This record gives sequence, structure tokens and C-alpha cells, in this order.
Amino acid sequence: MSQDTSGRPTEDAGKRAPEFQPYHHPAAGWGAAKSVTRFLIRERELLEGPKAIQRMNHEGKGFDCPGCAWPDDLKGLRLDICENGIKHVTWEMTHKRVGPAFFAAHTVSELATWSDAALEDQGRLTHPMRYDADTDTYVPISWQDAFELVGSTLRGLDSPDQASYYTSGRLGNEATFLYQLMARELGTNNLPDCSNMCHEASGRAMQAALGTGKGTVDLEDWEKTDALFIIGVNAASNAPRMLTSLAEAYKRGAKIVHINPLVEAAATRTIIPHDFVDMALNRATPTSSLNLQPRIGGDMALLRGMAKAILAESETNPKALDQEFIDRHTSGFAEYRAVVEATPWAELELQSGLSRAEIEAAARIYCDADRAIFSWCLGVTQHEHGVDTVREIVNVLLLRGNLGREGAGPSPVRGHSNVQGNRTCGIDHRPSKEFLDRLAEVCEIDPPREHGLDTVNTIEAMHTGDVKVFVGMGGNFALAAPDSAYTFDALRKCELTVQVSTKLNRSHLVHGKQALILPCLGRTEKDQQATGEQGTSVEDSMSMVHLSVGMKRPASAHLLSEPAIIAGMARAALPDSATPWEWYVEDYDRIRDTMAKALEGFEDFNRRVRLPLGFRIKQPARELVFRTPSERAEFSSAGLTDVVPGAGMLKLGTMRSHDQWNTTIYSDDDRYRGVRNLRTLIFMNQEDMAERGLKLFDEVDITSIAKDGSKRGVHGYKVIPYDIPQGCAAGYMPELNVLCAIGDYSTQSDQPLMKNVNVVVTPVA
Ligand SMILES: Nc1nc2c(c(=O)[nH]1)N[C@H]1C(S)=C(S)[C@@H](COP(=O)(O)OP(=O)(O)OC[C@H]3O[C@@H](n4cnc5c(=O)[nH]c(N)nc54)[C@H](O)[C@@H]3O)O[C@H]1N2
Ligand SMILES: Nc1nc2c(c(=O)[nH]1)N[C@H]1C(S)=C(S)[C@@H](COP(=O)(O)OP(=O)(O)OC[C@H]3O[C@@H](n4cnc5c(=O)[nH]c(N)nc54)[C@H](O)[C@@H]3O)O[C@H]1N2
Ligand SMILES: [Mo]
Repeated sequence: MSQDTSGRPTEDAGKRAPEFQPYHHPAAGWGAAKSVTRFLIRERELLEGPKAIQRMNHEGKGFDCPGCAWPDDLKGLRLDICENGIKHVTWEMTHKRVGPAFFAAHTVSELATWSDAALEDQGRLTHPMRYDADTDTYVPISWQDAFELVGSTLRGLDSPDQASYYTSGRLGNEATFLYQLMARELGTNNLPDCSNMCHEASGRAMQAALGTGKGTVDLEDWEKTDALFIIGVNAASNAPRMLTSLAEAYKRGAKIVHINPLVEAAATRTIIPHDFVDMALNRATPTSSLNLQPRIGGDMALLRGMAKAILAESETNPKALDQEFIDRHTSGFAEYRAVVEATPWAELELQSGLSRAEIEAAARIYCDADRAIFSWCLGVTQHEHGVDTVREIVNVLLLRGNLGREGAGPSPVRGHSNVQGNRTCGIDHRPSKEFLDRLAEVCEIDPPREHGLDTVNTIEAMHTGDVKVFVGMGGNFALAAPDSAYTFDALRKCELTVQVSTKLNRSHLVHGKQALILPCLGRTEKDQQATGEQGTSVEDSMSMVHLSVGMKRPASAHLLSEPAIIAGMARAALPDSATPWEWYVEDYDRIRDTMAKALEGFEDFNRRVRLPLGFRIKQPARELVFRTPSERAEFSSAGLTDVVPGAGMLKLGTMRSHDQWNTTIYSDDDRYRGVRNLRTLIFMNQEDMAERGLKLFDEVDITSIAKDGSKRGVHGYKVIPYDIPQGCAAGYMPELNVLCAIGDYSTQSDQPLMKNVNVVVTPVA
């Protein structure tokens, strides 16, 4: 039986025996269809589920898929749905309920011994609940009393900075705006969010290089590009609708290069789910021209190698570089060129784990393409040098002028369905002066100017007692954050923890001295307010903003919408506030009218958000307007970070399985990686296994060694031989978060190093 130091169980007792059988089928297709059907049956949603799914991502009406942030097809012709989006919607719509009777029957100490999957499987939360220490249970509380508890606790703090307000990327734009307004009116910028753990590096790198924190391309660019570089993303599981774009690109003759230590399912072939002929004939389309497997953390060296090859090529072929673009639009090229030319191939090969020939093959594809897109996700960002690597992606794009024109540019794959919108609408612990000035003027508040706390700093501040109140607006902070044992302790030290949630999760059981569970409407549900049914807007990975309108009857009559919960807390904490909190909630158009004044790019918000496909937030960098100090796109000349594991050590990346949504585990299977009934595992290279005398399913102890030398461990994990470079290993979050030391975050982005854990693996004695 596996164990870790957080005290939470990592496995269900009595589970079936693990299986491992490498997967040789195309991604999506019938495997996905079968999995969806099994899931709908389990959630008893065979009738309601498909009906809801028809209403998902619908032009002008219906609700936005609460799954990933991949955009909907702009032409609205293909209403693309995917296996994991269906699972995600169905998960929210379950018939199961967690009400007062459930909480009366189970103490928190008892629930703490349940697995995370078992907790969420209880269904939707129905009533606001308060932790009662005498009985160690959650007991019902009225909404008014709950708000008053939050309000009085916040009013009693010595400083507004003693509270921290977390957001998980599900929150709609209108609620987001109210939430940050509440925090800032109270007087703090303590607005940590899940982005601190996913794309902080991308935002900071692109801001510095291009003067925008976001990607510049849209789906139409994906349809026009000649070459796609897909780096550090498991698209078949985490952005499944990208499979369609990849297959269509391949069919049209575009080249696709996958850069990932693992050959993931999206790097092989797929059956396009909405293509009924392909489905019927089981006809798969390849989705890859070249797969490169760098070592974990080796992307920067690979990209620099590509730049070196391009610069060499340009000596005989001037077309390899877009010199005109470089001269007109960029700054820092000479210095960059010098750094690249001075880096020897031997170092690039060592740090990337790839041969010069492999790197040159990627550069050749890049140089042959008129237009290229680079797309990436956590494999790039959750590293010490995540910012440098994203900047290197931009460097390589700039060399050939792949910016500000059709079919070209940077295209990060964002995570949660509205994580990008959260940042746009003000969730930022380091807000800009311009943002705050405008907020101050429009909302007539005096926002604090000092930077606030991010995720890691919030945890540290809870530990030292500097933060006493934690509010989680969605998400599952306890499990999503690094260093589970340390984070659990931190949350337990709080005076009050407030979790606004749809389902029961670990963060309700790891709580402060006082604790509230505030249940909210999900995105699929009707949101009825004084002036009628409300819609809420979201922004996808490609900056498209559109309205999402729920259609289901709420899971319980006692649920409130997220805007209503925020307004309730705000009024209780700020009884004399001039902000019309209650008036805003009566009609979300009123919130949008204020947002239109306060936020850049949201002019005429109420009209434009109702256009059939919504609207796209303008991207100055796309128009070659760069809000950087030089007013040009800036090359970066950072040095390489040493990513080669020390003797006897492995670099471990933590990642998601196919059957999970972050901390929500749907099953213990990982279909595309061929695993069944097992999550407490580690994927290893065969040579590394042989060196340690290990074979399939042998049990090991995994010990991580932090920057400060401290050690953390898990026990009894099972080994799986996998096609992964020597010196590298992989396993699942959130189980392995116990290994991620709180102090191990990037000095460039403050992101925890979740893809870069230094570990020792030893057979269980
Ligand atoms: N179904 C589903 N969809 C999701 C989510 C989910 O949990 N389930 N989560 C959502 C969220 S919040 C996010 S942020 C995204 C996450 O989407 P991903 O970034 O795909 O998430 P991970 O599972 O962490 O996978 C990271 C990938 O990076 C690779 N990798 C690891 N280390 C390196 C490296 O050093 N270099 C390179 N090039 N690759 C590396 C791994 O092999 C893996 O393929 O997905 C979103 N979509
Ligand atoms: N080791 C390791 N750790 C990681 C990562 C990694 O790759 N490796 N990835 C990181 C990343 S990228 C992210 S984004 C975080 C994820 O961190 P979070 O966003 O905090 O976690 P989730 O698992 O997405 O949150 C799930 C919970 O959200 C609640 N919920 C669902 N829908 C709604 C809703 O509509 N409203 C509200 N209020 N609540 C809702 C439910 O109660 C559910 O239990 O994890 C991070 N942690
Ligand atoms: Mo994420």
C-alpha cells in the first residue's frame, strides 16, 4: 500500500490489480466514445448528459464548456465536443447530493480518511455549512450568518493583508471583477490564483518580450499555418479539441513537430470525433511529422539549438532570417546572435538531451515554413527557467518574423476555462499602475499599491501567521498547491477558511479554526436574479470573450451564484461601502457596464458580448505594437540553466492522467498511456530501472531533495517502464505534490517547480 506524509490516503482499499499495456490506437475516436458512455452511465446521466452537451459551446446561447480553455471554432459550424469536456460537464450535473444529513453522519476526521475520488464522488454540495469544532462536523448555517462570520472576521483583522483571496480559473469574468474589487476595496492585492502554478512564466515572458501577457494567434491562424511546434502539452487529454486542429493541419500538408519527453497520444494519430466517416471507417489521421524527446527541462537548449541552426543557415541562405522584420520591429538581436553563436553544440546536445541532427531537423522544418506557430503548456512553464524558455520561443519566432501576420505567432495552451479571463479582469497580485489608476477612478476606491501575495507566498504567510483568513473562490487549494504536508499545516493555522465550491473536496477537510463551505451554482445551471436569468462571460486561450448561459435547474434551491456570494461577503465586510454590491447582483449587465469603463478592451461590453461569437480582445502585439521599454519586440539573451540530473538522481515531472481534471480524479485509468487501476506510479526509462534492479510494478520509495537539501518522500509507488529519456521520470499530480518543496519555486516566475523535482528512487526494502 502506498503512503505519503500528508496524512491523506492515496489509494482506495480493495481496488483492482493494476494493468499496463502500451496503447497503440489513435487518439479520440471509438476509445473516447466508449469511455464517455461508461462515464455517463456511472453518473446516471444518459438522458440529461447528451442534452446538455448539445447546448454546450453553442453560438450565442448555451454555456461554455467548463473544461479546458481551447477556443470554440470561430465559424461556429463545427460544434466540436470532446471526451473530456463531456466528462467535465457530466461531473457537474451529477444527480448525487451532499447535504446536511451527509455531514451529520460523517465527522471531518472520518471524511479525512476517504480518498479524494470518494469525496468528490458524493455529488454536489447543497447547503452553506459551518465547521463545528465540538462535534467535528459541518453543520448548516444560513447565508446571512455565513456572510456575517466572514465579514466580522475580516473587519477584526489588524490589516487587510492578513487575508488572502484565491481564484481557480473557473470563475466567470463578472464574478472575477467583483472579487478583485472586494479585495482591493478592503485594501489588499493578496489575489493568488491557479495561474501562479501554470502560466505565470508565459505571462511574464511575453509581457517582457512583446508587451502582452497573452498569445497572439487564434484558431484561424491554426488553420493557415505551415508548421506547428507543440511543446510540453498532453493535448489528447488536456486540450482534446486541439487534436482536430492537428489532424486538419496534417491533412492540408502542414508540418507538426512535437517536443515532449514522452510521446503522447496527440503525437501519433487521431480519429476526428466529429468526422462521422472517419469514425465509421475507424480511419485515423497522423498528427505528427517529427517527435523530439528532450530531457525534462531541455526545451530551452533545444530552441537555442534551433536558433543556432537558423543563424548558420542564414550565412548561405539569407531567407532563413527575416532581416527586415528584425530591423524594423525588434531590439537586442546582435546580443542574442552573439550568445547563440557562442554556445557550443556539445552544450546544447547535453542540456537538451538531443543530437545536433535532431535539433537541425526541427530547424529545417521551421525554416521551410512560411508561417509557424509555437504552442506550449506546463512542460515549458513549471521549471526554474520557465520564463527564459518562453522567451526563447519568442526569440525563435522573431528570427523569422513569425508574429503579427496570419498563421504565425505564440499560442500558449491555457488551463482552466477562464483562467485567462481572470487575469484580464483583475486577478493579479502584481497589478499594473495603469490598471489600478483606472479602477480607482471608475469604482471610486483607493486600491493598495504594494504587490500582494501569490500562491506560494500565501502558504508561507499562513504558516508564519501573517495570513489568518483564506478564501478559496473555487478550486482545491489544499491539493493543488505544492508541498501537501506543509500546505495542510498552513491552512490549519488560519483563523477562518472559506471555500466556495460545487463539490466536496480535500480543502474542506483541511481547514482553519473556523471554516465555511459555501456552495455555488455551476456553469451549466440557470442563474436567476431580480431582473431575470443571467449569463456570465469567459475568455478562451485565444482571447475570445463570449457569454455563457446555464440551462439546468440548480442542484439545490439553496445555492447562490458566485457574484451573489462575493457581494454578500463584501457587504458584510464593508458595511459602509459605496459600491452597489446588491444592485450589481440584480443584473450582471450592470457589472459589465462598470467593467466596460474599468478594463481595457471591454468597451461596449454588453453589446459585443452578445454577438453570436462574442468578441476578441485586441492584442497590440498582433498589430506589431509593442508596449515594451524599447517599443519593439525584445530578444532575450539569457544563459542556459543546467538541467542534467545529478549522479544517482532523476528529474521527475508531475502531470495529469487522462482520467482526471486537476485534483478531480475520474478513475485510476490513464488510457493513452496504457495504465489501468493505478495512480501511485512512476514512469521510468528501462535503463534507469535496470540500474536499480527494477521491473514492472516493483514498489519503490521516491525521495525528493529540495534546493535547501530537505527531503520529502512517498512510499510504495509502482514502477512502469516507459519511453522516456534516461534520467527522467514522470508521475501524477496531486499525489506527488508531497514531493514539491514549498521553497522550490522559480526565481523567474515564482512558479513551483512541478515539472522539475529532483528525486532518488530506491526499491522498497
Ligand atoms: N482533461 C483535462 N484537461 C485539462 C486539465 C485536466 O486536468 N484534465 N487541466 C487543465 C489545466 S488547469 C491546465 S494548466 C492544462 C495542463 O495541460 P498540460 O500542460 O498538458 O498538463 P500536464 O498533464 O501537466 O502535462 C504536461 C506535459 O508536459 C510534458 N512534460 C513534462 N516535462 C516536460 C519538459 O521538461 N519539457 C517538455 N517539452 N514537456 C514536458 C509531459 O510529458 C506532459 O505531456 O490542461 C487543462 N486541461
Ligand atoms: N504537482 C503539480 N501540482 C499542480 C499542477 C501540476 O502540473 N503538478 N498543476 C497546477 C495547475 S496548472 C493548476 S490550474 C492547479 C489547479 O488548482 P485548482 O484550480 O485549485 O484545482 P481544481 O482541481 O481544478 O479544483 C476542483 C474543485 O473546484 C470546485 N469547482 C468546480 N467547478 C466550480 C465552479 O464552477 N465554481 C466554484 N466556485 N468551484 C468549482 C470543485 O469543488 C472542485 O472540487 O493545480 C496546480 N497543481
Ligand atoms: Mo492550470
